[in-house]
Amino acid sequence: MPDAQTPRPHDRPGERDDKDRQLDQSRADSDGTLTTSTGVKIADTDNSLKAGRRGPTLLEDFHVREKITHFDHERIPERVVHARGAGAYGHFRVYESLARYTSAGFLGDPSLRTPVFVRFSTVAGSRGSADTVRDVRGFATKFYTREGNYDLVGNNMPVFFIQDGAKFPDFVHAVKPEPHNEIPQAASAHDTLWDFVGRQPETMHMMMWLMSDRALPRSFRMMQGFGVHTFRLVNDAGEGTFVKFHWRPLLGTHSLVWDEAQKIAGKDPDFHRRDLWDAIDQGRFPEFELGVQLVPEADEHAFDFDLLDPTKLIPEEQVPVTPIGSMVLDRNPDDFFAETEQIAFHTANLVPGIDFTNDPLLQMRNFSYLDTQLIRLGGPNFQQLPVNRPLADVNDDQRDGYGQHRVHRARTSYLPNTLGGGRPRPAGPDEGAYRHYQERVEGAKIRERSDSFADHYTQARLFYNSLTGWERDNLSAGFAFELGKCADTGVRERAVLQIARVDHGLAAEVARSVGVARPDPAPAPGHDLSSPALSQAATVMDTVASRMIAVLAADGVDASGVARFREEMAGRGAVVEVLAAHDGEVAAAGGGTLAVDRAITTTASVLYDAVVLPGGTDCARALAADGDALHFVTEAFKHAKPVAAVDEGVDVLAGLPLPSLRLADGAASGAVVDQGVVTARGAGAGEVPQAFATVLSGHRVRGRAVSSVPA
Ligand code: HDD
Repeated sequence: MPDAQTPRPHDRPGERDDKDRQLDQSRADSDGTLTTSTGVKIADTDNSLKAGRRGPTLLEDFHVREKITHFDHERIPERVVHARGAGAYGHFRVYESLARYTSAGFLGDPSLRTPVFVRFSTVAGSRGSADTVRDVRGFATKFYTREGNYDLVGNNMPVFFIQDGAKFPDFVHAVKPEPHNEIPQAASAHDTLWDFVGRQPETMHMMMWLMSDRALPRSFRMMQGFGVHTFRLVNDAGEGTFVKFHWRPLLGTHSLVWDEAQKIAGKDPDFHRRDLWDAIDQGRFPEFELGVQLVPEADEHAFDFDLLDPTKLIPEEQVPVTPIGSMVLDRNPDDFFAETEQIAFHTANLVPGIDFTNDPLLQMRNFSYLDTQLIRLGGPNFQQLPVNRPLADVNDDQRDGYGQHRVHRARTSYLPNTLGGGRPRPAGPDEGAYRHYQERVEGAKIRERSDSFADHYTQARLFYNSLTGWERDNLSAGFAFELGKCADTGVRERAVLQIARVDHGLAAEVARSVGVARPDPAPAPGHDLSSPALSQAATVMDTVASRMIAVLAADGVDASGVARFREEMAGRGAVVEVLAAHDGEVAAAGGGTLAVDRAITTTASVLYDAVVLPGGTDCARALAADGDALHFVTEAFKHAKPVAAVDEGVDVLAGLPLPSLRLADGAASGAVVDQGVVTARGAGAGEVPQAFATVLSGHRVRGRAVSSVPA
C-alpha cells in the first residue's frame, strides 16, 4: 500500500469534476432581492398583513402563508436505520485495469477519475444523536460512473448480525430504543437487543465486532469499510469471479476508548461530523484504498463456511486483499439536506460488470432500499434530485409522479412504438447494456436455511483469537458494560451462554462482571486459529497526519518553544492548538504574546489526541493551580494518550496523581520517554517533537498503568 504521506499521482484533489459541474445547474446562491418562490419581490418579511396595526392577520397575505406552509413541510422521515450521518464528495481511480475480471468501465480504465459521494453513518441513533456511540458505522459510496450510478453500501465491519433479510426488522426493532419509553437513544446496551442476541446465535460473530474497539472509531477517516456480502464481478465474456470489497484508510484504523467516547457524546456530539468537515475544509483530504478479495467461481465451495453467508468473512490469510484503487474525499457538500440527507443509496444500483450473489441478506436489501426511498423522499422521482442524478444519460419511459423535474418532449412513453421513432431504443449487443450473470438456479420453494450457514461460532472465535491483549480487554469490558445495563437477569445469562460458545474464558470474565453464574466449560470444541489482519494492532502506525495536539498555556509561557513545536508538528501534518483559561492571547515569557486558539472551558481533553505542557515558570505555576488544566492532562493520560512536558511544564506533570514515571530532570541531556510521556529540560527540548511524533503515531500508549488514575 502506498505510504500515507505520498500523494498519488493519479489524484488531483480539489480539482472540479463532472459531478461538481452538473451540480452548478442546481446551485442557488440567495444573493439577489428577496422574492416569493414564484419570483415576486418582497419588501417586508417581518410583519404579516393585518387589518390595522393591532388587527387580525389577513388570509390574503400570500407571502407569509407560503413562508409558514413551507416551514410546516420542511421535515421528511429520517432513515429508519443510519439516520445520523455525514457525507462528502470525492473521486476514485483504479490503479490498473481490472478488465480481466469485470466489464465495469470505472474499474477498467486507470485514466478515469470517477466522481463519488460517500456518506458515513451510525446505525441505531436518530438524526440528532451523538456521533461517538458504540455502533456499527455505515460507509456508503455512490460512484457516478459513465455507465450509470454504482452504489457500494457497506459498513465498517466485514460481517452482519443476521443471515437472512427477513430478520432485519426483528433485529432493528431489538436494537432501537425500546418502544414503551423510547430509551435508550443510540445505544445497544439495553435488554431488548441482548434478549434478541441470546436467542439468535447467528448474531455472535458481529456482536464480537460490536463489542470491540471497531465500534468506536476515532474518526470516519480512520476506519475500514467493507461491502460485507460476496458480490460478483463479470467480464465481457460473461465469466464471473466472486469478490469482497474492502476500503482501507491511509491514516490507519484507530479507535476511541469507551470512557472517552461517552464523554465526547456530551462535549461534542458532532465529533465525527466536525472532524470530517474540518479535515476536508482544511485540505487534509481523507483517502481510502479500495481492495478486493477475488475467488474464482470454481472455488465457491472451497471454504469451511459459505460465501453466501454474510456473517462470515474470508480470512485475508486465505485470500489476500489486492489493492485496486484509491478514493480521495476533497469537497464538502454545500447543503446538508439537499445532498447528505437526500442521497439515496441502493444495493441494486449496479453497473455492467458487477452483479449480486444469492446471499439472502443481499437479496432482501435489493428490495428494501428502493422501497425506503419512496417513503423517505416522497415518490418515484428521487433519482432526479441533484445529488442522485447520474452523469450517464437517462432515457427512460418513466413518467409523471410527485416532483417530476424532467420535461419529456417525446410523444411516446412506451415500447415498442412507431410514433416516437422507436425511441428510446433498446441497446444493441455491443453497446454496454447491463447483462445479468447467467447463473444456473433450480430449487423447490422452501423456507429453509442451508446447513452451510449453521456454524455461528468458529469465526467469532477466530476474531477473538486474533486480537491482542488490550483489544481483548476492551472487548470484554464492552460486553460487561452492555450486559451490565440490562435489567433482566435471564437476558444476561443467555447472552453469557452465547459468549461461552465463542470463548469460555471471555464468558467467565463477563459473567463475573455482570454477576451471573460462570458458565460450564464451552460445549463447542474450540480452536486456536487466528487471522492477524483482523487486529487493529496491525494497522498503520507511522503517521501523525491530522492528529489534534493541545498545548496548555498561561501567562509567562515559553512562546518561542511553543512556536517551534507547532512548526515541527505541522510539518508532520499534525494540528496544534493552544488552549488557555481565556480566549485571545497570553503573555509570553520575556515579552510578546502567544495567540490562544480556544478557551479550555469550551473544549476538553477528549477532543484531542495528545497534550503538551510547555515551558515557562509563571505559566507552569498558573497551570499547576488550574483545576481544568490539571484534569485535562490527567484525563488524557488516563485515556492512554501521548503527553509531553518541557522545562517547567515537567514540574506540573510531576504534581499530578499519575503512577510513578521517569521524568526528565536537570541531569538528563535529551528527551526522556516513559509510558508514552515525553519530557525534556534545557537543550533536550529540541528532541521532543521527534520523540513525541513517534509516540503519537502509535495512537495510544498500550500497557500504561491507568487504573489508579482519577479522571
Ligand atoms: Fe442497510 C441504510 C448498510 C443490511 C435496509 N444500510 C443503510 C445504510 C448503510 C447500510 C451504510 C445508509 C446508507 C446512507 O448513508 O444513506 N445495511 C448495510 C449493510 C448491511 C445492511 C452493510 C448488511 C450487510 N439494510 C440491511 C438489510 C436491510 C437494510 C438486511 C433490509 C432488509 N438499510 C436498509 C434501509 C436503509 C438502509 C431501510 C435505511 C435508509 C436507507 O436504506 O436509505 O433500506
